[in-house]
Amino acid sequence: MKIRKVRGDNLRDATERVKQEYGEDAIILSSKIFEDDLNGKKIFELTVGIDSPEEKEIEEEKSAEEEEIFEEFERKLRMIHNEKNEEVVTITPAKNIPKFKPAGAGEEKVSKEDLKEVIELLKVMEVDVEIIKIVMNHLKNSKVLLTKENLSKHVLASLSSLVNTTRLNIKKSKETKVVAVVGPTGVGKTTCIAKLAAITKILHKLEVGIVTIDTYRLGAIDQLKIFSEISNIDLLVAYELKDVPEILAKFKDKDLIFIDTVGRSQRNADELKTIKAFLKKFEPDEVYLALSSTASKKNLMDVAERFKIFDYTALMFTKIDEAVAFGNLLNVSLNTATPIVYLTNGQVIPDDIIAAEPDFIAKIIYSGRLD
Ligand SMILES: Nc1nc2c(ncn2[C@@H]2O[C@H](COP(=O)(O)OP(=O)(O)OP(=O)(O)O)[C@@H](O)[C@H]2O)c(=O)[nH]1
Ligand SMILES: [Mg+2]
Repeated sequence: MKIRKVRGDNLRDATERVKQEYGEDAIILSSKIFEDDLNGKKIFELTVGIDSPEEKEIEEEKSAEEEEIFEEFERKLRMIHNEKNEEVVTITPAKNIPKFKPAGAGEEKVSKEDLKEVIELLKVMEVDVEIIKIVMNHLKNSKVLLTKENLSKHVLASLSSLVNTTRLNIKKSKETKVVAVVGPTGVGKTTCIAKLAAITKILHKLEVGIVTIDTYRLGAIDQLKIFSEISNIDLLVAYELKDVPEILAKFKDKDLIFIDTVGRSQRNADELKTIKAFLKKFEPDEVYLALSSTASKKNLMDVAERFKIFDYTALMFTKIDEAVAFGNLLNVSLNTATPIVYLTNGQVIPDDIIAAEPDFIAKIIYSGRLD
């Protein structure tokens, strides 16, 4: 088998290229998302195994040749050792090393039906068919014998390897870090900012400020004002673009500034452009796109596509406590080649927020449950 790397702008694009270049039989072994050093663009890379007949022949020829070399080596060793009257050492060519660990007593090998059940389960959990294929390829290529007992562990490991997460890193007393949250209406942007602001101030003892540019929705400023008074976190309101330099000057000693934006429909291109103009002035280091875990994949992909103008750096999935399937966390993250940074699991500030972890996300996807 030959190993090749294929790159694309997203999972679908990379998978299509694999099909075009190496055909349907190419096996996807692993996937990776990284940033291009030159332009910072996200790149989706698939590692594929190709097992074409010609390559098999070449491989077999090569191994016959290798075997000859080993036999020759062994003969020489025997001669030397016989001369010294010592025990013969046998060199074992690598290909003879058993690939699979034998099943232990009482362990039963997985059947086709077991794998079909996994496929059905992942479909119910709304995992994309293309991603399910990758998981199946991981299982097929497992170096360990799959048994009924260890199957779930391997599915979870495969899902976990596909989940890309990131962290909010802040260097205290260095330059101010600006984090903006964008997203459609009512997904939980403001609540999430309140949670993050409270955690970073109380737990991490950082100097935190909140700016809202949501002067549109009735009560939006009051919502944050009440929180700001209770938590003693400074809040400023940007009514117009020309307010931004003054706000930044007032918050110049902060470690962290959160920018709350007005929720807009992804279809409202003009309103999105207005938010974009504000954000451009704030020059955020991070832009989190808040997405509701309860929305359909079609809807989430539409939002993700239309919010691309904000150059979001990570995804935040809100309301996981209300969702019944979590496949979309993986689908949207892989298809947009964007890591997940936080999940929110309720209305309580600051408790109901979780830093995204691949193992946890894999677990909720596969089990469909949070506990
Ligand atoms: N169940 C649940 N409710 C949440 C979660 N996050 C936010 N909410 C609730 O969702 C509602 C909307 O939250 P907001 O934070 O105001 O949402 P937003 O995105 O700022 O809304 P707009 O600014 O109007 O676009 C509120 O009732 C929140 O308490 C969550 O993780 N789980
Ligand atoms: Mg809001």
